[in-house]
Amino acid sequence: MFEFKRTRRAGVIAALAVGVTLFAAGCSGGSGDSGSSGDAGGDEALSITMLPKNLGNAYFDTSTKGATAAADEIGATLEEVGPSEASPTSQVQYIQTAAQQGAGALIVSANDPEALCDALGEASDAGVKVVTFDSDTNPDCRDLFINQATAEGIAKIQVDLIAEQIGDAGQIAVLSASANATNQNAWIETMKELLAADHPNIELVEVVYGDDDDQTSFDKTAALLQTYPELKGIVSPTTVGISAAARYLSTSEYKGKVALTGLGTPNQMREYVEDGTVTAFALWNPADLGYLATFAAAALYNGDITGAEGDTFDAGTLGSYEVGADGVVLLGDPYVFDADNIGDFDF
Ligand code: RAM
Repeated sequence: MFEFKRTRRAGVIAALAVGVTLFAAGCSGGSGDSGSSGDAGGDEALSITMLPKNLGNAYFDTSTKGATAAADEIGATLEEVGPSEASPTSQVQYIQTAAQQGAGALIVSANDPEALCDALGEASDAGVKVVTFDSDTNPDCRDLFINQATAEGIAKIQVDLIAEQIGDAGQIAVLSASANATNQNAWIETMKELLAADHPNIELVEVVYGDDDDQTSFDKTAALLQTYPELKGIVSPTTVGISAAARYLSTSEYKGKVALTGLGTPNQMREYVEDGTVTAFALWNPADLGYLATFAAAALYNGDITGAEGDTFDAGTLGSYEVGADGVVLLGDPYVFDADNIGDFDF
């Protein structure tokens, strides 16, 4: 197994994570002293398996950096594994392997709410603490879910952005990730409710799926623009989708005419904000999310918490967090990036 060793680099990343937590609302200033966490849970150092939806996604590269920084502080080892495709069952084999290898905790962003549950249940029976982050399973399939922001907050910020960018009227489409993704599906459902309630002149014509694959997302963007000549805007609630859509738009006749917003990383979107393809989009800090998930996994492993509502745990430089209803821990609020502030962020 590959181990992320304690390195200076991890320290630098931890500092970066601190620098950008200014928009992670709800964090009290913690001491950052997690010294006791590494001691409990038996004599063995905690070994964590980090399982993103897929590898090769800049968003998850950043969340794993945050997780690695936390593991370094805690004195745990952390290994990232994952499939190349974000398909419903592609993560099962990695869960099984982690359990067989005796991982202490598994941190997973689920490609499907149900498809992983048998494997996660077996891992849990074998003593593995199961933490979902970013995209949840059904609540009974894991110990905790580390949620980046509420579904309502994430949906509203995207609806507000597209409404503003198209003058609150006209056709829009959604370019999502994979069809089974728990997180995108929850956000899209809430977006539909907000559109129906508050934006009667916006028509959502179709939701298409780019599968969090760059080329598929690029092709689906082209197809949308062909199918709907009156399209005024695209909302892509995935960092893979929005950057592929921006790349397509930036060299097309639609640049500056069809609005694009959603959830993106500043580093992937910077050139499209600078060239006028995109005005504003949103996200949270994926490094903070991975960092928080790792401290939560350690707190479970150490027996500091069981995952019950009201449990509190220390999350290093992010401060203290409390477990809410259904075993959910909330990172904070989403944040809007635009030409004025994008230069302040590097992830
Ligand atoms: C992609 C993934 C991830 C999602 C972000 C916004 O990287 O689909 O699950 O949270 O976009």
